[in-house]
Amino acid sequence: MNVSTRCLWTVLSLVAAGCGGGGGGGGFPPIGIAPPPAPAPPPAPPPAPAPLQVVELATGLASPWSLAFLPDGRMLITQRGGQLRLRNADGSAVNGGADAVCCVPGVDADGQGGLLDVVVDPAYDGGANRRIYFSFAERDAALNGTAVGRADLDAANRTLHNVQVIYRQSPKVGGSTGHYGSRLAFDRDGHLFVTLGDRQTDAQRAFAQDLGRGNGKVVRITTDGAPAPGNPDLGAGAQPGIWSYGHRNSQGAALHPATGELWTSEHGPQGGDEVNRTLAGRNYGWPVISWGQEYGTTTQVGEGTSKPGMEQPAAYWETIDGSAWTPGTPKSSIAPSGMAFYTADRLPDWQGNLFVGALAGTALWRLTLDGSTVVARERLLAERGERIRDVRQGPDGWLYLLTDGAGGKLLRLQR
Ligand SMILES: [Ca+2]
Repeated sequence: MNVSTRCLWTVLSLVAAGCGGGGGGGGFPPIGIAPPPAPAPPPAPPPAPAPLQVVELATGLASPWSLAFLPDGRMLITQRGGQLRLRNADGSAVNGGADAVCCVPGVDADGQGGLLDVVVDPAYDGGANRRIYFSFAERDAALNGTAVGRADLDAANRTLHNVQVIYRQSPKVGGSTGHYGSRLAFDRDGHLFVTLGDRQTDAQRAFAQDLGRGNGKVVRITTDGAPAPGNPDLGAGAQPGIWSYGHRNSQGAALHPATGELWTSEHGPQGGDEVNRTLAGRNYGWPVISWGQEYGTTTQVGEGTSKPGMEQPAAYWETIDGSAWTPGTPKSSIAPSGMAFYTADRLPDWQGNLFVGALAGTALWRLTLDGSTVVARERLLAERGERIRDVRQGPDGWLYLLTDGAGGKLLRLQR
């Protein structure tokens, strides 16, 4: 049976077999069968992403340090001097400008200290659960240290109730107003990671390796401040609650969205700033190993850049702009601050990226990961020349930034 005959049989059988047009000369024309559609045009290339916009939602904030969103989009902003502010989702002050939240405990606002991080309980609903947590520098006579407070937020009346200090870095130390660490991040079990700095002085920094002291640690605690279940066993003499150690001054913390693991950013010495995948029981090396130099010199800190039993950072910066370092010259620091993984769909090409603010580096760093490996990085917003103190993903899917200093700003990064 040739093609035309088969077509005839097909048509007569009222089976729309689609063989019209292919019968060649002398065949029966197809009856009741639409011609084949014209081939679809090639797909248009995807439109170029719209340019980034930086929207200034608020200015004139006094050394803002941290930003936390309530489920309705309003946000809490800490100011290092000790003030907690409640802002509308558009950044404007609530209540016609009287946005201060009452009854924050006294803080040691000196040097790098003061009211620092704030986070909202993962189960916060504004009703039965109105808990927030904050970190601050706490003074006790001549000594000071990082502390974590908990309170119930009465947002309507801008007041904290049931304020309690649930955790204190121990021991407090004298002669330092620096390196409090103090970022807070909830894990997926509802426990709280707290970063604790090494307290900066030459006399204190070696204690980052001393498991009997709170210097240079990450701890993981319950919301009552007790050591969280499942923490690593670090042996007799280790302070309860320690998750990891050998940190200098970690001022950024966020959970990896796929693995749930804690990632932290860490102020290294000159040219030794780090991002760390911060795993249970691990030693992150400070001050025994570092990629940095002693300030104002070309002298390597510690024993070198690596040592068995000590972790390498997932990323590190030897120069302020991420360019290659020339051996024999001074390195420089970006001074990393708050950080956030981006998981929303507003900026689809940035999904899964890790954003790290830079203070001295006056930029927002975008790190691209392949699993748990940092494979690329990009320096954003450098043209603005602003010290970035914190970065968070908003409930609306955009990125929100705080800039540092007396005239601090709340920025929204959008397209
Ligand atoms: Ca390290």
